[in-house]
Amino acid sequence: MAFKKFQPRSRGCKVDVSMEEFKKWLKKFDDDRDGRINMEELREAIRATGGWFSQAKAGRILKSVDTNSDGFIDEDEISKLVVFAEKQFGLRIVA
Ligand SMILES: [Ca+2]
Ligand SMILES: [Ca+2]
Repeated sequence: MAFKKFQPRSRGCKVDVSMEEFKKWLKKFDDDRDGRINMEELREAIRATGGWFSQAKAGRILKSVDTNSDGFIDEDEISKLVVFAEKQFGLRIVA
């Protein structure tokens, strides 16, 4: 599965993933299927990366991308999460 690329063995290596892949992956963790990612769901996603997000706390990530402060990452904010991931984790989003 393509998403295996999403788990770099060592930190600092660039991982290419498309925005669509990223969104699709994140949606898998949308347990209550409301189309938004809450803290619990984000935590699950972080756990699933097996270390990719390990240096960051779910709360911190949520706070930095949750523009309207409703406690959820919605469709628009997912794009911000992607930018955040690019900066913090060396992820590279390809079109
Ligand atoms: Ca949800
Ligand atoms: Ca929000």
